[in-house]
Amino acid sequence: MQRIRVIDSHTAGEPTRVVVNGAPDLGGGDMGERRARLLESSAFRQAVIGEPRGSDVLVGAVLSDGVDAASAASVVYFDAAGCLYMCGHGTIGVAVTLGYLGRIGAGRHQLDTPAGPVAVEYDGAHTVTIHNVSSYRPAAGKGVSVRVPGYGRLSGDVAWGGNWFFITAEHGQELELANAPALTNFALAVRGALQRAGVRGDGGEAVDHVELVGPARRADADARSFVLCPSGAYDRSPCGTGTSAKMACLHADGHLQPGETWRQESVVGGLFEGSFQPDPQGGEAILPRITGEAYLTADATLLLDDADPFHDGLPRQVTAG
Ligand code: PYC
Repeated sequence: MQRIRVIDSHTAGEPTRVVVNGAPDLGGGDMGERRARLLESSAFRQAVIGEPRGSDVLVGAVLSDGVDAASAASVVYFDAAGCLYMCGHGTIGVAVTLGYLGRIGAGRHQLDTPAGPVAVEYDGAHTVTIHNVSSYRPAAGKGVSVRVPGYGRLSGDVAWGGNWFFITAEHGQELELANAPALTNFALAVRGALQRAGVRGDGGEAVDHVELVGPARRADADARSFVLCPSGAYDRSPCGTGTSAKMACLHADGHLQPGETWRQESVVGGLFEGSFQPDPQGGEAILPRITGEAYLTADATLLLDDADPFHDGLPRQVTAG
């Protein structure tokens, strides 16, 4: 019997599963090498995140020692489709989990991620502010037009917030929870069209997140979003990397200034509060800050029984487009 200890939390409704013991050794290399090691461990990822122990909605996190001596830990995020570069809601969940484990206290800490180091300000309870990686819209990312079979032509922006996003307000969809299946199908179709059209992020990276934005429902929010994740599930949270990418676009278009607050609401009604400073490296890139809350939901041991015909969980069942 293989045992894997996990701590589950949710950040504005979006779950994070932090693997505390029983993960593959990711080695002592840089974060790209550690991510590559976790990508090779597909049976482990599927067993921890896939059904019947998990679902496409879950984001996992494997901790290891910091690459930088100043870091509290390094973290590689994964979902049913593979490994993410960064995860905003997941980082909020990791900080609260590290607090629960007594590995960090209230204050500012650094975490290494494959997208780069991020700082977290943790209040010692539930609230975390992430200082995310530099986020930007490449020159070729503005007003990318794509024809989506069954829906017609639309345009949006390709931007980086720690993952690659296609962000569009031209969707004609109601961003309501009751509409989640239709929104998912639409976003999958958009992602498929982007892939077929060869739309990619810098370095040829796949644009694997689709962010639909629209008017806020909450009085304290500036906008509402629906974000399709690589797994094919939608983010229950407002998506930390997606909020960062959106702020980068707003700034590039002159609609959001350094220090101004941007509150992004999710399709389930949770809220992240964002702001940014210009990236001193130059251009229109920004250094985002995202604040949200996470709550623990389980401290559990996953059991992988050698006799179980579905020892490694079920293969992924998604996704058309
Ligand atoms: O919060 O950045 C985020 C995120 C990415 C995928 C799911 N959540």
